[in-house]
Amino acid sequence: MFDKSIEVTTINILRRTKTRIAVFTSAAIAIAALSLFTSNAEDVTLRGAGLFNHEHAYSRTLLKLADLVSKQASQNITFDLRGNSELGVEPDYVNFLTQGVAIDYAIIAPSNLTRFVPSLTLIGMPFLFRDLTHWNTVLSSDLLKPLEAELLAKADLIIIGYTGGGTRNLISNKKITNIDELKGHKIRVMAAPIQKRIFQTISTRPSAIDYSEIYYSIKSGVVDGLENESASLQQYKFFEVAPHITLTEHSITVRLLVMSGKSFRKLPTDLQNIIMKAGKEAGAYGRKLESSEDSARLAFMQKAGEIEIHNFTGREQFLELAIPVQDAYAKELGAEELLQSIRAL
Ligand code: X1X
Repeated sequence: MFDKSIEVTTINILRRTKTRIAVFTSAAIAIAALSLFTSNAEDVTLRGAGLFNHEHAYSRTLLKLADLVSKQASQNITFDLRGNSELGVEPDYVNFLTQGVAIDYAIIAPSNLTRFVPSLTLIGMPFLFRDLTHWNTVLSSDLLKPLEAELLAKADLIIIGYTGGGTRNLISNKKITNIDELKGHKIRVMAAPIQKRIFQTISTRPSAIDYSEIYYSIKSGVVDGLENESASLQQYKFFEVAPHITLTEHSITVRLLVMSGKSFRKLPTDLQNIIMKAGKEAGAYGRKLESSEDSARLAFMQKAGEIEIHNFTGREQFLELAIPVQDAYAKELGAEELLQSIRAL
């Protein structure tokens, strides 16, 4: 069902070649040369980066973006997407994008943006969304607009869309079914402080480790596991070192489709408008895609004998413990109103 063999490719979407081949007169040749020159001058190459192969929902979202933009643009556009962590991991993408070097667009987790707009990490907090409907309503609303403006001002990053939709569970090297079994459990979490704080409420020992280091950190016993969504578990084969999946369902992911402001401003206005519109559409496409595939992926890995799935009896208790931590964090950031508005939707 899911082909793991698809490797990274460079996508070249070159449409509407404007070159005219003229053979009859030198004037025609001159015109043809001018036409070619004009066409080249207008050509645009945008480089993207991602953690995954082209079968993963994030990559398919970025491919969708490429497709939508290239269908509408009057320029020839090359979308050069480097997947499989070829250009590093998400914190690296943030550095590249803010500086306007190496890449022009990427999908990143809000947890990577703490140092610019701490309030953005609220939308990646465990137990923020009641369900997929709530999550979709928030992402389709205008509630996050002020944070978008803040991110542009502080990091020169433009959010062109929202994707995600994976449900995060615990992935561990031992069977876990209840809160008591989590006491002292060494878990890798994303780098935002709120992630650590929430996992501390259930007496785990969370540590922020680079995504690329997780597999070997589990293998060598530095941590006992991580929390992640099924598409990423499947691609990075974390189950080889941590085959136990505990259905905590503590998070529905929000991922930002981001473009470097420095790259964006170099583009003509018509193309900028096309990208903004396509970003929204590609984001919505990705949300539908990942959320609809999530449980099928778990079932696939279970059937293949790669994972063992365990129910979690402590979800309600975990949620109750998480809420006051969310409240305190929002207060600390001066983002109580935003949190209340998200909850009220
Ligand atoms: O936990 C992480 O750091 C990563 O988990 C998944 O692979 C993705 O959601 C990715 O965006 C990142 O958050």
